[in-house]
Amino acid sequence: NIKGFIIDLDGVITETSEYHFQGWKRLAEEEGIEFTREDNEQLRGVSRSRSLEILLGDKIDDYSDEEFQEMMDRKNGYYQSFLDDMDDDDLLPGARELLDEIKERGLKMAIASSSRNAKRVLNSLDISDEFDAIADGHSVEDAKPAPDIFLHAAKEIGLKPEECVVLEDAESGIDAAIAAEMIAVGVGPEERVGHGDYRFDSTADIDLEKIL
Ligand code: G16
Ligand code: MG
Repeated sequence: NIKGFIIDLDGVITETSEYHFQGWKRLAEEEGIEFTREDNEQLRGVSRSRSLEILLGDKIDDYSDEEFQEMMDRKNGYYQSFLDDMDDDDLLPGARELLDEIKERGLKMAIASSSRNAKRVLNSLDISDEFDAIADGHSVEDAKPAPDIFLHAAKEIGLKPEECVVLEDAESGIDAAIAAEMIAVGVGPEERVGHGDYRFDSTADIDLEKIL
Protein backbone atom coordinates (compact mmCIF):
# COMPACT_ATOMS: atom_id res chain seq x y z
CA ASN A 1 0.00 0.00 0.00
CA ILE A 2 1.83 3.06 -1.32
CA LYS A 3 1.47 6.23 0.74
CA GLY A 4 4.20 8.50 -0.53
CA PHE A 5 6.87 9.41 -3.05
CA ILE A 6 10.50 10.19 -2.26
CA ILE A 7 11.95 12.08 -5.18
CA ASP A 8 15.52 12.75 -6.25
CA LEU A 9 16.19 16.32 -7.36
CA ASP A 10 19.04 16.52 -9.87
CA GLY A 11 18.05 14.45 -12.90
CA VAL A 12 14.37 13.91 -12.01
CA ILE A 13 12.97 17.37 -11.22
CA THR A 14 15.67 19.50 -12.87
CA GLU A 15 18.79 18.92 -14.93
CA THR A 16 21.80 20.36 -13.12
CA SER A 17 24.31 17.78 -14.36
CA GLU A 18 25.61 20.16 -17.06
CA TYR A 19 26.34 22.77 -14.37
CA HIS A 20 28.08 20.16 -12.20
CA PHE A 21 30.08 19.14 -15.27
CA GLN A 22 31.17 22.70 -16.03
CA GLY A 23 32.24 23.16 -12.40
CA TRP A 24 34.24 19.93 -12.22
CA LYS A 25 35.76 20.52 -15.65
CA ARG A 26 37.07 23.94 -14.73
CA LEU A 27 38.57 22.58 -11.50
CA ALA A 28 40.13 19.63 -13.34
CA GLU A 29 41.69 21.95 -15.93
CA GLU A 30 43.18 24.11 -13.19
CA GLU A 31 44.69 21.02 -11.60
CA GLY A 32 45.98 19.63 -14.91
CA ILE A 33 43.66 16.60 -14.80
CA GLU A 34 41.74 15.30 -17.79
CA PHE A 35 37.96 15.23 -17.29
CA THR A 36 35.42 14.47 -19.99
CA ARG A 37 31.63 14.49 -20.25
CA GLU A 38 31.80 10.72 -20.07
CA ASP A 39 33.77 10.89 -16.80
CA ASN A 40 31.04 13.20 -15.50
CA GLU A 41 28.42 10.46 -15.94
CA GLN A 42 30.09 8.55 -13.10
CA LEU A 43 29.33 11.45 -10.75
CA ARG A 44 25.54 11.36 -11.22
CA GLY A 45 23.91 11.25 -7.77
CA VAL A 46 27.33 10.89 -6.10
CA SER A 47 28.25 13.17 -3.15
CA ARG A 48 30.63 16.08 -3.63
CA SER A 49 33.53 14.50 -1.70
CA ARG A 50 33.17 11.13 -3.42
CA SER A 51 32.98 12.94 -6.78
CA LEU A 52 36.30 14.66 -6.12
CA GLU A 53 37.89 11.35 -5.10
CA ILE A 54 36.76 9.83 -8.41
CA LEU A 55 37.97 12.86 -10.38
CA LEU A 56 41.43 12.80 -8.77
CA GLY A 57 41.94 9.04 -9.00
CA ASP A 58 45.54 8.09 -8.10
CA LYS A 59 46.49 11.79 -7.92
CA ILE A 60 44.60 12.03 -4.63
CA ASP A 61 47.84 11.25 -2.76
CA ASP A 62 49.35 14.52 -4.05
CA TYR A 63 46.91 16.58 -1.99
CA SER A 64 46.54 17.36 1.72
CA ASP A 65 43.15 17.31 3.49
CA GLU A 66 43.11 21.12 3.39
CA GLU A 67 43.77 21.17 -0.34
CA PHE A 68 41.01 18.58 -0.87
CA GLN A 69 38.57 20.77 1.07
CA GLU A 70 39.64 23.87 -0.87
CA MET A 71 39.02 22.09 -4.19
CA MET A 72 35.51 21.05 -3.10
CA ASP A 73 34.78 24.66 -2.16
CA ARG A 74 36.23 25.96 -5.43
CA LYS A 75 34.09 23.60 -7.54
CA ASN A 76 31.03 24.50 -5.49
CA GLY A 77 31.65 28.19 -6.16
CA TYR A 78 31.72 27.53 -9.91
CA TYR A 79 28.56 25.40 -9.62
CA GLN A 80 26.69 27.98 -7.54
CA SER A 81 27.42 30.73 -10.07
CA PHE A 82 25.14 28.83 -12.50
CA LEU A 83 22.35 28.57 -9.94
CA ASP A 84 21.89 32.34 -9.91
CA ASP A 85 20.34 32.17 -13.38
CA MET A 86 17.98 29.33 -12.54
CA ASP A 87 14.18 29.78 -12.42
CA ASP A 88 10.99 27.74 -12.82
CA ASP A 89 11.75 27.33 -16.55
CA ASP A 90 14.45 24.90 -15.39
CA LEU A 91 11.92 22.30 -14.26
CA LEU A 92 12.26 19.21 -16.46
CA PRO A 93 9.31 18.50 -18.79
CA GLY A 94 6.62 16.66 -16.83
CA ALA A 95 8.01 17.58 -13.39
CA ARG A 96 5.30 20.09 -12.51
CA GLU A 97 2.56 17.68 -13.64
CA LEU A 98 4.17 14.85 -11.64
CA LEU A 99 4.14 16.86 -8.40
CA ASP A 100 0.55 18.00 -9.01
CA GLU A 101 -0.65 14.45 -9.64
CA ILE A 102 1.01 13.06 -6.51
CA LYS A 103 -0.64 15.81 -4.49
CA GLU A 104 -4.06 15.32 -6.09
CA ARG A 105 -3.92 11.66 -5.13
CA GLY A 106 -3.40 12.67 -1.51
CA LEU A 107 0.02 11.04 -1.24
CA LYS A 108 2.97 12.37 0.77
CA MET A 109 5.93 13.82 -1.06
CA ALA A 110 9.57 14.32 -0.01
CA ILE A 111 12.82 15.29 -1.73
CA ALA A 112 15.93 13.16 -1.13
CA SER A 113 18.95 14.72 -2.84
CA SER A 114 22.66 14.11 -2.29
CA SER A 115 23.21 17.80 -2.93
CA ARG A 116 24.12 20.29 -0.24
CA ASN A 117 22.66 22.92 -2.57
CA ALA A 118 19.23 21.25 -2.79
CA LYS A 119 17.30 23.89 -0.81
CA ARG A 120 18.76 26.65 -2.93
CA VAL A 121 17.86 24.79 -6.15
CA LEU A 122 14.29 24.16 -4.89
CA ASN A 123 13.94 27.86 -4.05
CA SER A 124 15.17 28.87 -7.51
CA LEU A 125 12.64 26.49 -9.06
CA ASP A 126 9.98 27.96 -6.75
CA ILE A 127 8.76 24.55 -5.51
CA SER A 128 10.12 24.44 -1.91
CA ASP A 129 6.62 24.60 -0.42
CA GLU A 130 5.36 21.59 -2.38
CA PHE A 131 7.12 19.01 -0.20
CA ASP A 132 6.26 17.52 3.18
CA ALA A 133 9.99 17.02 3.87
CA ILE A 134 13.34 17.86 2.29
CA ALA A 135 16.33 15.57 2.86
CA ASP A 136 19.61 16.80 1.35
CA GLY A 137 23.38 16.38 1.53
CA HIS A 138 23.35 17.75 5.07
CA SER A 139 20.73 15.31 6.41
CA VAL A 140 22.75 12.10 6.75
CA GLU A 141 26.38 11.01 7.03
CA ASP A 142 26.43 8.19 4.47
CA ALA A 143 25.50 9.23 0.92
CA LYS A 144 23.77 7.11 -1.76
CA PRO A 145 24.24 4.13 -2.45
CA ALA A 146 23.69 3.88 1.32
CA PRO A 147 19.94 3.76 2.10
CA ASP A 148 20.22 6.40 4.86
CA ILE A 149 18.87 9.44 3.01
CA PHE A 150 15.72 7.60 1.87
CA LEU A 151 15.13 6.12 5.32
CA HIS A 152 15.57 9.59 6.80
CA ALA A 153 13.06 11.08 4.33
CA ALA A 154 10.52 8.31 5.04
CA LYS A 155 10.78 8.95 8.76
CA GLU A 156 10.26 12.67 8.21
CA ILE A 157 6.97 12.02 6.38
CA GLY A 158 5.93 9.34 8.88
CA LEU A 159 5.95 6.37 6.48
CA LYS A 160 7.43 2.88 6.58
CA PRO A 161 9.91 1.98 3.80
CA GLU A 162 7.46 -0.41 2.11
CA GLU A 163 4.93 2.43 1.81
CA CYS A 164 7.37 4.58 -0.21
CA VAL A 165 8.22 4.84 -3.90
CA VAL A 166 11.61 6.32 -4.85
CA LEU A 167 12.09 8.18 -8.16
CA GLU A 168 15.80 8.21 -9.16
CA ASP A 169 17.97 8.93 -12.21
CA ALA A 170 21.26 7.57 -10.83
CA GLU A 171 22.62 4.05 -10.52
CA SER A 172 23.74 4.83 -6.95
CA GLY A 173 20.22 6.13 -6.18
CA ILE A 174 18.51 2.95 -7.37
CA ASP A 175 21.01 0.94 -5.31
CA ALA A 176 20.13 3.08 -2.28
CA ALA A 177 16.36 2.65 -2.82
CA ILE A 178 16.74 -1.13 -3.09
CA ALA A 179 18.85 -1.15 0.09
CA ALA A 180 16.11 0.87 1.81
CA GLU A 181 13.58 -1.80 0.71
CA MET A 182 11.42 0.77 -1.05
CA ILE A 183 9.87 0.54 -4.51
CA ALA A 184 12.65 1.73 -6.83
CA VAL A 185 11.66 3.58 -9.99
CA GLY A 186 14.41 4.48 -12.46
CA VAL A 187 14.26 7.56 -14.68
CA GLY A 188 16.72 7.12 -17.56
CA PRO A 189 18.33 4.43 -19.71
CA GLU A 190 18.23 0.70 -18.97
CA GLU A 191 22.00 0.44 -18.49
CA ARG A 192 21.90 3.09 -15.76
CA VAL A 193 18.68 2.48 -13.83
CA GLY A 194 17.31 -0.78 -15.24
CA HIS A 195 17.93 -2.64 -11.96
CA GLY A 196 14.94 -1.03 -10.18
CA ASP A 197 11.32 -2.26 -10.00
CA TYR A 198 10.12 0.03 -12.81
CA ARG A 199 11.85 2.26 -15.35
CA PHE A 200 10.79 5.19 -17.49
CA ASP A 201 12.91 6.99 -20.11
CA SER A 202 12.26 10.46 -18.69
CA THR A 203 10.29 12.34 -16.04
CA ALA A 204 7.57 13.13 -18.59
CA ASP A 205 7.11 9.38 -19.18
CA ILE A 206 6.51 8.46 -15.51
CA ASP A 207 3.15 6.67 -15.27
CA LEU A 208 1.90 6.90 -11.68
CA GLU A 209 -1.09 4.67 -12.39
CA LYS A 210 1.24 1.86 -13.41
CA ILE A 211 3.40 2.18 -10.28
CA LEU A 212 0.44 2.40 -7.92
C1 G16 B 1 23.33 15.59 -6.95
C2 G16 B 1 24.06 15.36 -8.28
C3 G16 B 1 25.50 14.95 -8.12
C4 G16 B 1 26.20 15.88 -7.13
C5 G16 B 1 25.50 15.77 -5.80
C6 G16 B 1 26.15 16.64 -4.73
O1 G16 B 1 22.68 14.48 -6.48
O2 G16 B 1 23.41 14.40 -9.07
O3 G16 B 1 26.16 14.97 -9.37
O4 G16 B 1 27.59 15.56 -7.01
O5 G16 B 1 24.14 16.15 -5.93
O6 G16 B 1 25.92 17.99 -5.02
P1 G16 B 1 26.51 19.24 -4.24
O7 G16 B 1 27.93 19.42 -4.67
O8 G16 B 1 25.60 20.35 -4.67
O9 G16 B 1 26.42 18.95 -2.76
P2 G16 B 1 21.09 14.10 -6.53
O10 G16 B 1 21.01 13.10 -5.42
O11 G16 B 1 20.20 15.32 -6.25
O12 G16 B 1 20.88 13.58 -7.90
MG1 MG C 1 19.86 12.47 -9.37
